[in-house]
Amino acid sequence: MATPTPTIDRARSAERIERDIETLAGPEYTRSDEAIRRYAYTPEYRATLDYFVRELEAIGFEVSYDPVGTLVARNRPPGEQVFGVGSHCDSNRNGGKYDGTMGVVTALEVCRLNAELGLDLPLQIISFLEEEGSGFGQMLLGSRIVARRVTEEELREEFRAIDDGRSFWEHAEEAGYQPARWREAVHILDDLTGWIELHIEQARVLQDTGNRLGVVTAIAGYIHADVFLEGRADHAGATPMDFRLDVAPAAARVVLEVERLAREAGDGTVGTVGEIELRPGIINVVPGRARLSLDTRGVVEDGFHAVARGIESFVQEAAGERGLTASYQQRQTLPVTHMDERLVAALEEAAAATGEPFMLMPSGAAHDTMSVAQHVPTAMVFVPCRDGISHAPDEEADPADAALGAEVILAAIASLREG
Ligand code: HGY
Ligand code: MN
Ligand code: MN
Repeated sequence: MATPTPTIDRARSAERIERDIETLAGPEYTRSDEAIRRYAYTPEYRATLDYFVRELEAIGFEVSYDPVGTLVARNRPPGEQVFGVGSHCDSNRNGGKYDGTMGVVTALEVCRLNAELGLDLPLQIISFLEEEGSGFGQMLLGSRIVARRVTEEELREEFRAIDDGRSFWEHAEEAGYQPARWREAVHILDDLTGWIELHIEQARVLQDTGNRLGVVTAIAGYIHADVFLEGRADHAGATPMDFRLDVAPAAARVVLEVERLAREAGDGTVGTVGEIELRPGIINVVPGRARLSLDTRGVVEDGFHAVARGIESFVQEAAGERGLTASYQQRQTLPVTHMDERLVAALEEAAAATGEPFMLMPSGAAHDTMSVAQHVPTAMVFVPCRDGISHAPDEEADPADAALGAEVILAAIASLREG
């Protein structure tokens, strides 16, 4: 039986979503005036959370935090079953207005509509800490803490702030949280009967196919790692070419090999070197040290694992040929994550009932839903973003699509509740 889609005033929801998005693009919510830049334990991130706290308390939600600062708010007492909605409101350092924030704002709109329409669905909204890794270089950090996919050693020692090198632990304590209780974070998922995250697509498939919504079937797995090359810093003018231990040419070969291996792996496997550091990084000094980041992903495990394995061995060859030394250190990895079939079907049915064009699709980008999926049936809804631009200040998305997403999510939750 088709679920009676709660008919919402989409124009009004789009207006509210746009108001929230534009407000959160204001100067008090970003550390940069060239991009949206907000991350854990900064005043701009705190101001963003406070915005959501005000909006949620205004509709009677009880707000709390997990031990390190992931925001949780619910319309039922602890212990009662609820359905989870949300995303993240931190941003990439070169972020746009919509990545993550559009998902939390739309989840807020679902909560508002639920109250206004008197549906009385039991809901919990979550805004995960540090999804982008802009504070400590660790993507999905908040939701990986919830899923216990980190170690205490990493939190105490290894995960260090990009800005000042101090540990995650120190920053969390200084912000008034209790990182020593990090293992309890998983309990924010205890009462969840399911979880749906709305996110911008961050590619251009929906736009190019004329679809307004995507229902995600699987999220690409990924490996993040660093390659270190050691040679010798020398005078760039006085040192003959045959006497150099210059790391830059070897680094260049690693970048080209990442591209080659990703293309060779096929099946949509991707590989990116997004960070290259040369030390000392001075025009007239032959660089003696290099660090390159590796981001490789895919919906076929063997594909991106082959890229990582290939690079781990290639760096030894590229360094050895030139008398350099090399090391490869994995930062983190998450497997390909398949969405829950029952939730996907409920979203499909609700989307079809709107008569608007939608499609099933994989996600190449990583999302907090990957961490939640270990514990709770999960699904995702995508909305288009203009020309697929994301992790860039000119990211654009349409609040009207998010309003449609809110209607579909609300209907899906209502139908899932009926069983
Ligand atoms: O990089 C990602 O997949 C996510 O946008 N942080
Ligand atoms: Mn995101
Ligand atoms: Mn992102």
